[in-house]
Amino acid sequence: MMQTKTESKTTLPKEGNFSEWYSEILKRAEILDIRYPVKGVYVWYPYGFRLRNIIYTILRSLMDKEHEEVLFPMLIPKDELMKEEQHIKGFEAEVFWVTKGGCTDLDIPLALRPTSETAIYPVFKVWIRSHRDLPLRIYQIVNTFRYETKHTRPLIRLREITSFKEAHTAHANRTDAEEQVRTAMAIYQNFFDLLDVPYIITRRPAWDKFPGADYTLAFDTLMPDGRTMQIGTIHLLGESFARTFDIKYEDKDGSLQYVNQTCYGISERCVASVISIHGDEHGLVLPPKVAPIQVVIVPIVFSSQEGGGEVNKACAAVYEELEKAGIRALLDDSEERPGAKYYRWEMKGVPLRIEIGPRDLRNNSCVFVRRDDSNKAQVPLRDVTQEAKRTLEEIQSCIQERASKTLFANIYESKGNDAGSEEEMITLKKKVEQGIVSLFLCDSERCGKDLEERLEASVLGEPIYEVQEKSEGKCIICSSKARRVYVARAY
Ligand code: 5CA
Repeated sequence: MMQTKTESKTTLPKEGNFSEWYSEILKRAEILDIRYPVKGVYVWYPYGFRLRNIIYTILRSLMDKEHEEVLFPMLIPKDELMKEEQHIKGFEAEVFWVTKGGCTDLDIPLALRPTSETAIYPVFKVWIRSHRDLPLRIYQIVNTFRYETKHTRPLIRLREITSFKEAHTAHANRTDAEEQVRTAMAIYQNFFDLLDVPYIITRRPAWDKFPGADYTLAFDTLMPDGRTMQIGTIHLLGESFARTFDIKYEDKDGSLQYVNQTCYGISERCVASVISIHGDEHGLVLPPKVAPIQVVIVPIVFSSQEGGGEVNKACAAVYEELEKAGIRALLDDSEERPGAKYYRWEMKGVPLRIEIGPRDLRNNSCVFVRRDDSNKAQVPLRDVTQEAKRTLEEIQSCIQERASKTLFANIYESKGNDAGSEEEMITLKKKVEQGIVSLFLCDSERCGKDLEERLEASVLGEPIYEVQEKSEGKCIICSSKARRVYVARAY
């Protein structure tokens, strides 16, 4: 395990200090090294990469039930990228270009994929012939490149997204494509639940949908600074790309039909949300399901101390038993003092620490210390595996409950009675600084933009689930008929 040279024992306040906390944690917990000399591009440390891999193994296993994994090229010829008018309008300003091979100008410039519709769909055209080829459901986990001009941030706003999971599906008709949107939503819900990351799902307003899509559904979570972060999106593409790339199939009656498509994506923002939402002033707090080390065992002995050999033996036995039971364990029998070990494994978010000292051993027991609430418990050695399993499950659900409570406690529902009054605007402005506000807004872009300007926040869209209050009212701007939408300051 690497050691950060600058390691210090001070705690890191998180409240009111999130941005600084986040950068420090990435460094001290050895998630990401931000010293790479290209803006918006970073290096995964081994520990961070293990965390990333466990999270993506979960995502893969959920995707593999219904999709097949593929790998498409990173380079996209300019003429293909430019084909879909809406799509390119949305991405033009974000594309990195390869224009030379050695010293020679390329005939056709090549784009580094910002996303892969225009790489994949020309191939869909040759793969899809008949209704028997449908549905076609593929995904890949790749790096993509976006020339982001807003403030870049590790794992959150990247110019090289290293872990872009993108799925692309083709169906015989719109009903099937819409069914796929629901399936994708269920997969993403399942995924974020396993990460203990709470979310709201909204249908993005028409002016903020994915370029080229009919509509976009988005998962947003609430970050500790009161801003929301979009952590996943699902797009119903309809026939627009099929028409552009001429993707047709022969129907049962022999007629040629355009396919109906969807695509949906998740990036390493999922890792950022786990780190940001659960962490505290001592470092990461990892849900057991994603923790690279679920249990660390620390012998409480000093080399000169009597009984040290026995303690070390007992610790090794516990380690072996836990490993055999499928728990990711680590025995820290290094020369360091216990206090330094506690500090390191707390920083790295290990959910459970087991301490064994000479006195514990005389009682045939050990001490469990939970990372999430610091609670200690004496556990008989013979019950160690069973108790560790139970405790890890409990930690997983406690972390979930706490995170979910925080999110839902920070949604403010405007009653909509005094729509548009100055007083109401002042309240909303205050509330939107802490979290999400829910209010009535009509579909017009003008009202949406007006509201965004007045609240200095973004319209996330109409919630898909869990609308507690009545869902129809008067638009806060123009008083015409309106639906409930969520508004927040967004990353
Ligand atoms: N082709 C579609 C679906 S795969 C697509 O590109 N959708 S997207 O643009 O909405 O991106 C999918 C997800 O990637 C977003 O919801 C967001 O969570 C994440 N994402 C987008 N841009 C960045 C970025 N610059 N850095 C990190 N994550 C990003």
